[in-house]
Amino acid sequence: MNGSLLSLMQITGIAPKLLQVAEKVLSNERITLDDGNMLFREGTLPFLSLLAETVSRRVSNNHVFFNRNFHIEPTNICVNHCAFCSYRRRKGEDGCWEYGIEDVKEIVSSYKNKGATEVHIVGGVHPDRDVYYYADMLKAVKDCFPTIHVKAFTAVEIDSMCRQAGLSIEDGLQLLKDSGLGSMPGGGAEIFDEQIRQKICPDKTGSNEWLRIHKIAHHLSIPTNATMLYGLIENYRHRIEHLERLRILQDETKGFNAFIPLKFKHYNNSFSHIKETTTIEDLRNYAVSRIFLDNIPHLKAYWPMIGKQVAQLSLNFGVDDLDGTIDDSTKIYSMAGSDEQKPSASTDELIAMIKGAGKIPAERDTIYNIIRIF
Ligand code: V47
Ligand code: SF4
Repeated sequence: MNGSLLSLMQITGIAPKLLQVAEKVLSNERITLDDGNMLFREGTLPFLSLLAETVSRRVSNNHVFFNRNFHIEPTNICVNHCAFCSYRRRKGEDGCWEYGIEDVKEIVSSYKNKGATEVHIVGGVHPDRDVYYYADMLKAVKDCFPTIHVKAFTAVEIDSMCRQAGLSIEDGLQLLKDSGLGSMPGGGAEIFDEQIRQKICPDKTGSNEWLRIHKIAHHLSIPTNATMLYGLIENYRHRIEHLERLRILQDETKGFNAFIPLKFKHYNNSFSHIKETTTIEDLRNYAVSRIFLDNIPHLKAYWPMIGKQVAQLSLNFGVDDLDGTIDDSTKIYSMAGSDEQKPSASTDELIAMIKGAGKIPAERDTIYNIIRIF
C-alpha cells in the first residue's frame, strides 16, 4: 500500500525531498520541524491532503465527529488588549455585556430538553470576577442542567481568576472541577513565540504559563483542547514551533483531545489592514497540523469562523471534527467579520456536510465517546 502510494507520488512529479517526508508519514514515523516547515512551504494541496487523510484515518477511521452544544459568553469586558480582538470592551463602554449568575442560569434553562450535551463557556478577562465567583457560576449551571458537560474558561481566564482570589492554579482548577468543570477549551494559545506575542497580545498570559496551566489541568484529569491563531504576522517557522511545543506536552500528559487552528478574522480590530489568509492557505494549515501533530487525536474545523463550505472542504485535509450546532450563541467571530453572522447548524445540516465529503457522521460527547453514528 505504502509502496504504491509512493509510486503514485513519484509519477505525479513530487520532489524527492517531499517524498522522503511522505515516506515517514506513511510508515507512521514522526516528522521533524524542518519537515513540517517544508510541507508548509512546498507541499501541494493534493499531496498534503493524501498525507493528512492517512494520519486522520489512523485515528478516526473515516468518521467525522460533531456535537450538540451551545456557548455562553458571560462577559466581553476584558483587561487585556489583544490587537486582533474585535470583541473586548472596557467596563461601561458601548457594546459591553456582563451576565450575572442568574442570567447564566436562565440561558442554561432555555437549552434543557433540546438535546444539547455540552455548554462552552468563555469570555473576556474580567477585572473583578475571581475563581470563587466562577465556581459559583459552574455550580449554578450544573444545578440547572446536571447532565450537561461544562467545557469552560481558557487558560488566560483561569490565570486571572486564580490570581484575583490568591489561589494557586492547582487549587483554583481543583475548585472549578469540584464545582462542575468537565474540560477546558483551547483558547488563549495564540502563537507561542514571545516576540510575536508581544506584538499581538502583549498583556496576555505568556506561552510558558499557558502550557503550564494545561499541564496542571491534565494532571488533575481535566482534558483540554489547544488552539493556534494564524494568519497574522507569524511565519511558518513560528507555526511549526507552536505545534512542536504542543506535541512535546502531549507526549508527556496525553491530556489534549483536539487541536483547533483559528484563522485570523480582520474586521473591526487593530490588525484590520492585514489581509485574511486564502482558503488554500487554510487547507494547507489544517493538513500540516494533522501531519505534524501525530499525538493529538482530533483536528477540529471551527465552522463559525471559516464558514460551512470551507469547513466541509477541510474534511479532506485531515479534519475529523466540526465542533457543534452552536445555535447562534457565540459572538467572538461574528464581531470579527465572519461570514457566519448568526452561526447555527442543525444536526441534519452537519450530517449532510460530512456525508457530502465522503465521511461517516458521528455524534460525540465532549470527550469523544460516540453517541450515534449516522
Ligand atoms: O483565544 C479572538 C481567538 C479564541 C479573533 O476549544 C480570534 O473547542 C481569529 O479558543 N480572529 C477563543 N481568532 C475561541 C477558542 C475556541 C473556539 C472554538 C472552539 C474551541 C475549543 C476554542 O478566539 C481566542 C483567540 O485566539 N480570536 N479574536 C479574531 N479576530
Ligand atoms: Fe480579552 Fe480574549 Fe479579546 Fe484578548 S482575545 S482582548 S483576552 S477577550
